[in-house]
Amino acid sequence: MTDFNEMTNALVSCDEAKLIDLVNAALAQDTPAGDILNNGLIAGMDVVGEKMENGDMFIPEVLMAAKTMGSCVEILKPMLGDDESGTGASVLIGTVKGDLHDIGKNLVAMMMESSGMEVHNVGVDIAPEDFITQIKEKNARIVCLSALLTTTMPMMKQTVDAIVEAGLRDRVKIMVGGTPVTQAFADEIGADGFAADAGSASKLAKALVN
Ligand code: B1M
Repeated sequence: MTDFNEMTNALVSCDEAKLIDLVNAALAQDTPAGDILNNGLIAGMDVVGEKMENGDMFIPEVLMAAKTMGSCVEILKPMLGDDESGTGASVLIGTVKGDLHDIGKNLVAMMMESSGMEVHNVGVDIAPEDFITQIKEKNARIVCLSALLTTTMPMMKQTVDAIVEAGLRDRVKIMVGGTPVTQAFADEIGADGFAADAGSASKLAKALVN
């Protein structure tokens, strides 16, 4: 039986070697990769977030936890794909200007890639004008915006507005996501969809292009 608490503890204490062993052991016991991701790793990052908020963990430790999680996501990556009905649609994904969080965005990118989409992951701290340039260059059909901070959510609206002003709104579907983002917010800023996690983001993208 997989002990997800043990994984969470290893992530919170940034014990990379132990966490990798636990992930490999869980896979050897046929624990689904998605369960390890959600119940072990993402649950661990939630604890890290709480500790950060309470002043029990500081930025350098949080960065170490993020790196530890990244190593384990690499192990799970080949096992996280679903069907390949994404039909090669060009997807542009980035974290909006002012925001440096990228773990969740990278998971969304990974999930979309493994479902057969052509994903262009343009990174973090992306200004509206840079999204515009990339939409044109990559001939994107879907644009995914990520934000993890309440203070960067307004930048999502500015990015949507910039896409409208650039005359590109009819060419792309816009999806938004990240912990503080909601369906109501997506509706308010004129996005086409909201996804709460990587799996549903991939499903929604397929629904929007098919
Ligand atoms: Co930051 N941080 N952080 N941080 N950090 C949060 C977000 C916070 C909630 C922690 C807390 O206080 N409890 C808080 C935000 C509070 C708020 O806005 N209300 C916070 C803060 C305050 C800050 C700083 C301001 C701290 C400071 O400097 N004083 C600072 C801001 C820097 C900046 O961005 N300008 C900061 C910095 C950092 C680090 C750099 C140290 C690091 C990021 C490292 C990295 O990403 N490479 C970091 C981390 C790791 C976190 C927490 C602990 C974990 C985030 C994470 O990776 N979760 C986070 C607390 C938390 O979220 N529990 C926190 C795991 C990840 C898989 O989940 O990103 O939610 P998530 O992604 C999910 C979904 O949201 C969704 O799918 C993903 C997969 O299922 N999703 C999308 C995400 N993007 C999507 C896009 C889509 C669709 C779905 O497109 C369609």
